[in-house]
Amino acid sequence: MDFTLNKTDPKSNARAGEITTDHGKIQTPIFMPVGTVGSVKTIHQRELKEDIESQIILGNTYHLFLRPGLDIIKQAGGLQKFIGWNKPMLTDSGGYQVYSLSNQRKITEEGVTFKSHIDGTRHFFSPENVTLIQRTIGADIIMAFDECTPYPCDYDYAKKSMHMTHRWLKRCLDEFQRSEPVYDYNQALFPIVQGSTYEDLRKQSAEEIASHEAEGNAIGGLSVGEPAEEMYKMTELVCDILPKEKPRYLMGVGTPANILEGIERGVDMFDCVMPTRNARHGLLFTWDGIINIKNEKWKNDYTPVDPAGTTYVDHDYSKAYLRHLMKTKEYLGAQIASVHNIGFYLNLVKTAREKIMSGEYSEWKNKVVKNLENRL
Ligand code: PRF
Repeated sequence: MDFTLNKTDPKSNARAGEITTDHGKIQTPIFMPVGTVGSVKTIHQRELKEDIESQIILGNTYHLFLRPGLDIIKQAGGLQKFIGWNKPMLTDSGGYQVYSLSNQRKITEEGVTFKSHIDGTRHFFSPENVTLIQRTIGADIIMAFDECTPYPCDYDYAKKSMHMTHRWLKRCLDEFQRSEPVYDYNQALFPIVQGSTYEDLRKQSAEEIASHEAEGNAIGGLSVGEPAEEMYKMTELVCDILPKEKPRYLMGVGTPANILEGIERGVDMFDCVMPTRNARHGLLFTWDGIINIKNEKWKNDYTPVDPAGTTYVDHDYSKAYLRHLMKTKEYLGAQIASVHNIGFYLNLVKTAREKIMSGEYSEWKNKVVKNLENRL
C-alpha cells in the first residue's frame, strides 16, 4: 500500500491524497460504504461502481467469519472474487461488532469469547486469529483487534482497556509479520487509537500507535454517544500526533457534518452505516438538510428526488413516487433511497477533495455545514 499527499489546506489540517492498493487507487478524503456481510445493503456492485463511483467498501470480520465462513470465501479466491467487487476493500477486525452485537462475551487478556448473535454458538477471537481470519477474508486493508470502550467510561477502565488494546496490537503485528497473504496481492494492517474521551489517554495512545510506523492509522472509540464537540476535540488531538504521511481513518463516523469536521482536522477515511440504515427508514441526506420522505408533505411533490443529486435515481424518480414506495414498504424504495444516500456521501467527500485542491476548504465547509442538519 502507498499513500501520496497531493495537497494540504493552508488554513486547516484538511488534506487531499491518494492511496494505492493492489486493487486500485483511492482518492482521499474518502467515505467507505459498509458492506457488512459482503453486500452494501440493497445496492448492486454495478451501481456502486458505475453510478455512485465508490472506490472502496468495507466488510466485517465478525459477520463474514460466522456466515458464510472462511472456507467458502477461501474457495472463491478471497472476498473480492466472492462478491464480484474488483476494487479495494477493508475489513474491520470484529473488535467492535463483538461488543455491539454478541449477546454474551467475556474479555480476557488472551482475547474475547463470545456467543454468535445468529445461533448462539461459542467462538473465540484473539489478536492472532483475527489477523489470520482477515488474511483469509483477503481485504486490502485489515484492522487491528481492539476494545472499543463505551461512553461514558470511567477513567480507570478506559486506561486499562487502552493498555490492553496496545498489547493486542503488538500481537496482531507479530502475527501479521509471521504470516503471508493468502492470495496474490498485498495487505496493510492499520492499528487503532483508543483512550475514550480522556485527553491524556488519547495522547498516550496516539503516540504508542504512531511508534509502530504502520501503513495507516485509525481512530476508534469515538461516535459512541459522546457530544460531537468531544469527538472533534479528540480527533484534533490525535491527528496532531499521528504521522502526516500516512492515511488516518476515523472509524464509524458519521453524519455529513461530522465528516466535514473530521476532514478539517486531518482525517482521510470514514465509514458509517448511517447513509444505508437511514435510507431504509426513509431519511434522505441533501445539501439543504435531511428529508423524511414518508412525511405527508411529499405526497404530491412530483419534483425529482434530489435536483442537486449526482446519481440516476435522483433524476429518474419523483419524491411522490419514492414516498409511495416507502409507505408501501416496497424493496425498491429502500434501494432508491440507499443509492441516493451513498451517492450523496460520495459526492460530499469528492466535493471536499476538490475544495481542498483549490484551497477553499474552510470557507466552503463553514458555508455548507450550516444546512446539513436542517430538517426539511
Ligand atoms: N474499533 C473498531 N471498529 C470500530 C470502532 C472501534 O472503536 C468504532 C467506533 N466508532 C466503529 N467501528 N475495531
